[in-house]
Amino acid sequence: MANAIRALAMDAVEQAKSGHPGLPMGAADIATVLFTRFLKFDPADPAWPDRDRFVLSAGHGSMLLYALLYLLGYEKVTLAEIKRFRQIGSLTPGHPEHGHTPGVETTTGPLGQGIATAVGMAIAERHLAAVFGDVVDHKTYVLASDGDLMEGISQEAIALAGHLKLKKLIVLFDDNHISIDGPTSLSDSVDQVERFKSAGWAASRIDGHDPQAIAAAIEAAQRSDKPTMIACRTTIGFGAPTKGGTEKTHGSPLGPEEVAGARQKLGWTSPPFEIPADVLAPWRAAGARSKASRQAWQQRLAALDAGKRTEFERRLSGNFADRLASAITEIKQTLAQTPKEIATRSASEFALETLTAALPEMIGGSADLTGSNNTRTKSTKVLNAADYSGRFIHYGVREHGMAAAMNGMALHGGIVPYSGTFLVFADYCRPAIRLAALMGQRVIHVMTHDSIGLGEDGPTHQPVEHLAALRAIPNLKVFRPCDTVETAECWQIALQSKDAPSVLALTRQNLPQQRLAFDAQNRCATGAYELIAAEGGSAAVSLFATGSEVAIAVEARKLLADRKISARVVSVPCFELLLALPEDQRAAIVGKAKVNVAVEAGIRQGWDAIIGSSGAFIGMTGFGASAPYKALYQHFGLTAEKVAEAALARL
Ligand SMILES: Cc1ncc(C[n+]2csc(CCOP(=O)(O)OP(=O)(O)O)c2C)c(N)n1
Ligand SMILES: [Mg+2]
Repeated sequence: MANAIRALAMDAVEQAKSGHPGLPMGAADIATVLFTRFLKFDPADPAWPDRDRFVLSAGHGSMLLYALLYLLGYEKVTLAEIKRFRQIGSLTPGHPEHGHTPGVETTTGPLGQGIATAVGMAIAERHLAAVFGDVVDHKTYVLASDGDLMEGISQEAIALAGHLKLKKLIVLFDDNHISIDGPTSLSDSVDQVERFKSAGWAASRIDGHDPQAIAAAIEAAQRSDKPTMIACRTTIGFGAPTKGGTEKTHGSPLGPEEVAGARQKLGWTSPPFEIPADVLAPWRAAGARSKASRQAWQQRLAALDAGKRTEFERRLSGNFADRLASAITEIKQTLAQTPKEIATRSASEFALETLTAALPEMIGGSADLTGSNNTRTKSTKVLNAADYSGRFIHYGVREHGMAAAMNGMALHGGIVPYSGTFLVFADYCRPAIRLAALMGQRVIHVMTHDSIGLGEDGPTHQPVEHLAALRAIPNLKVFRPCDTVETAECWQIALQSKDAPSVLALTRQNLPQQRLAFDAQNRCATGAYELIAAEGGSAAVSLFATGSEVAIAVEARKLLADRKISARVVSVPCFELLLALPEDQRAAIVGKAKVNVAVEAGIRQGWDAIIGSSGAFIGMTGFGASAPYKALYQHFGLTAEKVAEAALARL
């Protein structure tokens, strides 16, 4: 049965003239034991909520997964799709893509992401089991390679999983001592078993080609009260007569001679892409193995108290539009009655108090900046190993691991993760944010201290290029609200964005509330809107700003009015939403003033799409400095006077 995986991997890579045969051939025995004896899943319903999750962290070994999906009987993953490995529009792309191929739990390829995402899935399982009982009871398995464990993110993930005692997380390490450059001894001397043990895991070493040993290790892992790592010693490209055990099998076709040799060595006599009936039959039987478990689960679900069942199903559906709408109305009414001059991080906290009370699926957190990010509310007690029903995770100083775990929680379903760090550390989360965007997952990053406005901590902590860099990621919404009301509206949009991640860039410094009257409409929904119209209707100048600089634009408008120049102020809380509008609507918001001026405490990149290349931009051209924030705004010329001067100069 394992040789069927090896043959399909060799043949598909040969046909595509590209791909990675080494991992599927080496890990075939591990996968065969896991999928035919342990993994709980149903090819007829790939999204069955209580299935075990399997994460192929080493995404380059995608043919392992595709071979399994075909052999087990996932209807859409046909032999024809295997033959179209790596071709345009096929269900078998180079690396596994979630949402593209049924049965692929998460997109992998950037090493380390899979194992870290799996930690989030395992957290989600523990949390939902704590809340809903035995309708949630599954394991999360990971196949990880040397490269996965070399990546820094794996350390964050392992440490977090060990600390949270995620006993249903089981990592199978494809311990083949080979990476692209050659033997791992070229660059690594870590004892992975000791490393995992020191992080609170159970860990052992086995022969990854011995089915009995693999089964015994997985059985032990299932009984463990800690997460488990099984280092499975394997031979990369197992079966390839001259290239097996070497990096030559990692990422290129074996070539016809080597493939013929491997067929002979493995005793595999079938022609390419043919699986003999007596091998396919037991694979298909394995695919049907969990039908009874699924039925038993359906019975448990039916037996659940009606209220609880409805709530469980609602959470899994990811829908909460009504609850959200009334929570936002409540927040905006309060703000209209008692306006607040507070930092947008505090405005976010104010909104979160109501939102987290209304939406129990929200699980918050922070990478050790809870008091600075303001992400903890009265409704969110701590989630830890003693109480998985909590809703606030102290991620520790682990931004990358946090962002990947958030992806895992969102992918698992039933949870809307949000979390916090400083905006400048978006760089420490970026690969995971990018994957969230690629996968279309609703994760919400609260990123505070969003400019030189954070003040004294200086240029190491002051984001300058980060807004532009985040805006460069497709399908990511980057919000920079200017006051309490916009902050609530941006939260609403982020929560409604079921197929996209969001970043909320929030200030440390206080800002005046610009929107004083209650307005039921979410004005941020168009990405930008006229906050203050020009006196007398037609504007000579359009002033564009985001976040903390909106107040500066408002000030500049007054200075221009003193000079009898009419200006309007356009707040731009979200570029992506503005740029997604139909052309005429966007043009109406941007307006036709003679002069456009934008002000933002960041670099210009991206702004030309709104103000045109002839527009004036007041912002940053280099790094910030350490000083009280008001002095910094003066020093870098981010002032109403400079904005007004720029407009006058252009006029
Ligand atoms: C973050 C990241 N860096 C680099 C790569 C390119 N890459 C793909 S596989 C690999 C290492 C291969 O070694 P290993 O992980 O042990 O896999 P094996 O060759 O054993 O299948 C590298 C460097 C990647 N996919 N992700
Ligand atoms: Mg390796």
